[in-house]
Amino acid sequence: MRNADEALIVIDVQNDFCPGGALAVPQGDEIVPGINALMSTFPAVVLTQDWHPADHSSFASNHPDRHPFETIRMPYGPQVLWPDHCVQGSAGADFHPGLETARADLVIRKGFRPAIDSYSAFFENDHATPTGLHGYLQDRGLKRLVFVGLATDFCVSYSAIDAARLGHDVTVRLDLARAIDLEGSLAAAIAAMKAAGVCLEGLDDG
Ligand code: VGL
Ligand code: ZN
Repeated sequence: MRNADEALIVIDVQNDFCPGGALAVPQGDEIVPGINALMSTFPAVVLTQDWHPADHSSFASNHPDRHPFETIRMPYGPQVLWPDHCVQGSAGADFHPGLETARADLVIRKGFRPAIDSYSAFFENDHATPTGLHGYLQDRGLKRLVFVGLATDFCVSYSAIDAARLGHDVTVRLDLARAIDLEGSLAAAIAAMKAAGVCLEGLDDG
């Protein structure tokens, strides 16, 4: 068993990020059994859920002349445009059916404001608007955080880097995460996590 200040944070293990979903991450479903097994060893488990309104500004479909995977400028910085995904209340927004959600203490939803995306579990993409997760972890005295989930190069890395900046002790289990890998985004995310002091584990199945 782990120490009382350790939390497992499971990022966006939702149908739309798994094979067959609207923004499928290759092999995204492979990590589910390993995550379930890891959950039972942690004193605290948090799940995040990408949760967009249909008119969300990160959807290419809401920008007349744009296509999925193009990058546009938003008031808060660059934003990749995505296929419609994780629409509030849709089957694609549900957790993967194999994920043991009953074990979670907290489910935190993000990306619900139409005008701004939220990759990180801590802050929206303006890097300033909090989701409330930091306060929750502080109130429970949870400061050693292990991240797993989807996608390594977007929501997992943004969350891990924000957590490190907030002063948490942060590990990402790369064997229990999978990447979208858009134009070198995985290599960039790995470098950024290392630079932020994030501990990377499970690089080759370990
Ligand atoms: C994610 C792109 C758009 C993620 C969420 O969970 O990594 N990526 N929305
Ligand atoms: Zn999203």
